[in-house]
Amino acid sequence: MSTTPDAQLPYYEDMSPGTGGLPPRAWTAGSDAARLGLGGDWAFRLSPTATAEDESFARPDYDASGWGTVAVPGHWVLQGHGAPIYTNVLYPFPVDPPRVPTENPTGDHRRVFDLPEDWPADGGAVLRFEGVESCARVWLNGQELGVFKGSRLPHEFAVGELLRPSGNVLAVRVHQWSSGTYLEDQDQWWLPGIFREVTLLHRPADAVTDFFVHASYDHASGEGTLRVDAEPGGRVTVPELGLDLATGESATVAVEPWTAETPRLYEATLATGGERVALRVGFRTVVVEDGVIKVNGERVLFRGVNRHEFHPETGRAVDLETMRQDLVLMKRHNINAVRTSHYPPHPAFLDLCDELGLWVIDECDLETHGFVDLGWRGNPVDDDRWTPALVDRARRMVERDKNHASVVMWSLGNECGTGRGLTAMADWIRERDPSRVIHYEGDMSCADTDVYSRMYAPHEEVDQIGQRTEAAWADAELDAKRRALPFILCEYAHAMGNGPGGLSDYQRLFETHERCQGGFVWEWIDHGIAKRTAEGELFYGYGGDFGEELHDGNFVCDGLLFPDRTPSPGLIEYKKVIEPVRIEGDGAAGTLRITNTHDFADLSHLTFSWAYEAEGVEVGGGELAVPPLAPGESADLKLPDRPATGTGGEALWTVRALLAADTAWAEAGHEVAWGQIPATTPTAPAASGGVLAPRREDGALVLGPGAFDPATGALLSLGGLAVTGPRLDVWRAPTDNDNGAPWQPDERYGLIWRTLGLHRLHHRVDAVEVADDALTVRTRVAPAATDVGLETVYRWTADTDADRLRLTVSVTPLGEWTCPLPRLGVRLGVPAALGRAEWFGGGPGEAYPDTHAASRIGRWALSVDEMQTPYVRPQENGARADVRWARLTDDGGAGIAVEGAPPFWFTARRWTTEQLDAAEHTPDLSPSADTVWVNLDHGQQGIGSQSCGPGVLPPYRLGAAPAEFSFAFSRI
Ligand code: IPT
Repeated sequence: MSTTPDAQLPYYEDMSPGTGGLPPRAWTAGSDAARLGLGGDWAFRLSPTATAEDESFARPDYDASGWGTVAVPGHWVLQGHGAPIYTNVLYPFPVDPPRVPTENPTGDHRRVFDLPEDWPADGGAVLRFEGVESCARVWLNGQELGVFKGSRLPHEFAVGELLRPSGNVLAVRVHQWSSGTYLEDQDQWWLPGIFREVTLLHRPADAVTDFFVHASYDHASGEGTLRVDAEPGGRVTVPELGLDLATGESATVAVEPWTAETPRLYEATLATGGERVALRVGFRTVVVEDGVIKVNGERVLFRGVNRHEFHPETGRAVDLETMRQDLVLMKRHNINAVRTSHYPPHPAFLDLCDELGLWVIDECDLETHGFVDLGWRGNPVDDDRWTPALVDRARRMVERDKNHASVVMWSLGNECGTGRGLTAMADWIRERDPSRVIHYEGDMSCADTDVYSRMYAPHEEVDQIGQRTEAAWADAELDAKRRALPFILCEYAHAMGNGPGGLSDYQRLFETHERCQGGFVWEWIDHGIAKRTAEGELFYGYGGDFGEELHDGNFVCDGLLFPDRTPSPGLIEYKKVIEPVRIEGDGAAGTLRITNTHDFADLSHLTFSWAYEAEGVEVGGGELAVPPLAPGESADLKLPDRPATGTGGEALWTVRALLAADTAWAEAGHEVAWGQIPATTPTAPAASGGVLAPRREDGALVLGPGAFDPATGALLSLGGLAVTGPRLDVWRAPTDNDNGAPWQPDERYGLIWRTLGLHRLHHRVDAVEVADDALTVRTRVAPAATDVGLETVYRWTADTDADRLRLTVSVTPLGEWTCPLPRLGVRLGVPAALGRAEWFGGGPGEAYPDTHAASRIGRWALSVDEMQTPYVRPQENGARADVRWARLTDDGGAGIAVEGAPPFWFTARRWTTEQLDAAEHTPDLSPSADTVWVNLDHGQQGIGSQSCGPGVLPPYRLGAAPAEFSFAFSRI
């Protein structure tokens, strides 16, 4: 608690939300009133403290010719003035609310503008700021307008009297730190600046100040009811519905409802005496009924993501194109919901959500997470002096965003502990807008909320919650109240680095329990900031790369998209796991079952195709007639007649659901869902007639195409091609999920493995046995300083009638193994010229035991370079699952082939695992001039999402257990 009375604090430190501004109101993309965007280059001066410079810069005659410039919207720290800071929970300064440090970077901004010639002479004008971090003081033509806080919320000032036809001087002083900072401790970069638009709005006499569109839908009658409240009053027309109403008046007519799957909007106009505002009305009703969230009478399943606003060059200044790109990518990946973590997004984003169809949790700009380690002492959320600032934030969000059909929940904020301030916010919201669900995750009592929400709850707990039998938390009454509520995971499946694992297992729970209405993956995009090496190579920086005193490393890179918005394997996996059509079948019986798992849409918008593939080569295909199933319905169909394959080999049916027509987010033919059905069972590589005996030749041991070192039994060459290995390998460059979170020490396998020494194994050769039918190499593989190990026997044979060299590896754990293995297989090196990979098995992207859903059996070809997944912090990546055979060749097609029984995990890269492990950023990896390193794995440890969440589920753990696996190598 501060000992200084508020009255004595400067405006940027007092607890007030601001002074001099207008009340909040509805946002609109456009009206017929004039507006002038004030973006562009502004004169800029940075001072190290809040008061280093006097305020004379605000005077119209001030000479700012010696200043620098910044682009508005933008953050000065991304434009060469100062530097960004990344902390997750920590405040980057001493916690003494509401005081902030003396070192308070302060950006003075100045913009001179003329009014356009046709700017109306009548009426007033409003100066609008969509977002400034964290506190702004504003002057126009030397006159102070006021002060505001609340970084991702709009603020307006009346300026009509002050405007001149030309030479207007707008001066804005922005402080990086303010009392508002205590309310904005989100896990993201600290990025001060005027990062959203500044606009001058003409306000004619009788202009619309505020309006509230109430558009509900009654699923029983199929009718929508529309009422628009506006200040001042006027008329509302909806030509398509033949409606012409007075504001405040209701009309009920037959309509098509709005849903995220069918985002039907009606164009409408609100006209008052002075202004015409274009509206887009979506009719829908959201209720909590029978313990479930229902929209238009139906339970909905959120297949969601958490979206921060982020661009690798411009930070939270995100343009319209990028916003649309985000949503188009979401829709193309079957995502139907966004939580705007952890603040209201740019207002235009919600227009796009209305248009493209997404359910939105609109979250208030409030987080006080840094108080958690103080036992929540001094938490503003539980201190009445802060309540006006909290309620101001709730009002600014609700008033701005209340007219969006897409917004179905208001979220009070994120990670603020508990307190009376939250109750005051919820009370205010409920009173103003009872038509939506109130969300907040941080209070298990759900005192203020309509939904029980959690983050990162493990699968087992979600299963209990689904049965409404979760552990007691408080007294019986509160527990009963909570158990009656619907449930969502507002954050789950931490997408940091390689992962998240376990998505399918969550999805099964959401599909099993009515109460579990889905979740929101954490998070949409990696917040890596674009940087260049001295040589000009682009890479992405994270915490610690900008000279921060405190930082949280690469915890800021935990998205489904890479910083450049390329989908990561996690997004491809998520798309498959949440696909809204399920395709299953039984190849032997020739049957196919299609299930529509949409909540609202039937299947008439999709076409279905089938293909029959023999060893990954399509030998038959066509269209498949599927009835336009209603949501929840299934159809049992017959698979087409099996084509005469011609090529033999393992065969599969692939059935795909494709968009029948272009949509706003993808073209006709876009794949929405797919399934594969085995038509035959995989067979082991054919055994040959007989085996060759090893022989000595020129000091080497020769067996078929292989030459071995007689002392160590190591393979030296295959058909004349120099190779290194293969020998046992259990190490992988720990993923962020392997490294885990400090609060879950038992399963921080990245550390446990390293402590055990799995990255520095010794391979002792105990025997090289030459027999008539085989070469057997007996070894004991173990780390120094411990007695655990892996007895490893390599048995080499060669066929008489084929140029194959066969290897069977038998592994027996020795001693007490208390942790799973990272991987189990062999590593070999082949010449660097073998840069092209082709394989028959899972692809085209990487997969691990619990990130395996999107891996599709086929014949795939990629270069070794293309097989790498460029995680912002390098780590294990790039394994292909279920590989039956793989080939690595040079540009002329010569190289090496491997077949495996059973199918194996195939990884190839131009650096070693040790180099991958040591790298901190992508430019740290330099390709070897000599070698492509290949891992052929019998097993891989799953991925989990323990960087913030549950670890690897039992079925996906790679326990140390006896194992045997085989490969056949040949030259091509
Ligand atoms: C949770 C935060 O809400 C989110 O902002 C982000 O930090 C995420 O974790 C991890 O990346 S809070 C955590 C204590 C579960």
